[in-house]
Amino acid sequence: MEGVMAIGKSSYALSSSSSIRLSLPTTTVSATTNHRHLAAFQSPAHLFSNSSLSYRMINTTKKNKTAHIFLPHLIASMEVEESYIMIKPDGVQRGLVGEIITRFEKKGFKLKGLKLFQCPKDLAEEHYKDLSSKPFFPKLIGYITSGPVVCMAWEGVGVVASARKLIGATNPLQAEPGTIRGDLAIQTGRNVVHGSDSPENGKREIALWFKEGELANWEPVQTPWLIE
Ligand code: DAT
Ligand code: MG
Repeated sequence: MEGVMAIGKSSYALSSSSSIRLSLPTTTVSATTNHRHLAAFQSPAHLFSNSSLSYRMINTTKKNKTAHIFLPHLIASMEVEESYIMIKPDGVQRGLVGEIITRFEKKGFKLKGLKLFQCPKDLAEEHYKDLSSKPFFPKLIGYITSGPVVCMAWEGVGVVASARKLIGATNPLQAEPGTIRGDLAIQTGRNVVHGSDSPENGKREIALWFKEGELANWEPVQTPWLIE
């Protein structure tokens, strides 16, 4: 099942510069706020994407007007999927392993694979190959290989999109409180956790990081209490 969420640009209520007028009984107060200089309060435009890769565009007002799609733009599907979740070296070094695993366990997803692993450079490069042309790529590879990571395979209906929501935005300062990155990190280059961005990449990444025999097929006893 494909979910679509589109919000027309014109319907978005917030802007990076806004004026507020407060009328009081005896006086009128005007306040103008400009958030442009605050990295944590950038224009909400970063939450929207023109990407048509995953979603059909919906034109609500006039033809050819580009719809802006809310990120994280994966809407939970009704399919059983697998997601590769990895606690990055900073999450391990900071003692956040239990906290991060707990969030996925509590949500109700099924853990199928789990290991502490020192990632070799070639595996990190393969995992992040789509980003190989980015200027930050060498630093990213250095970071991911700088210490052990915790590799996890999680299974469940809609787990890919749901895990991305639990993880939060790439930049932890833009990640919502309540998400892993929103609660536990402050910088993109130290954002503590990875999550697959599509069901296809979930399968690809689990096959990349786990060998045959490292994944368990099992049925949690709580399943009937999670799924009717
Ligand atoms: P995500 O991890 O949210 O899927 P991504 O796939 O775009 O984000 O990038 C992978 C990782 O690369 C990200 O977790 C941290 C790093 N990264 C991304 N953009 C970066 C940037 N502008 N500067 C430094 N590191 C960045
Ligand atoms: Mg990614």
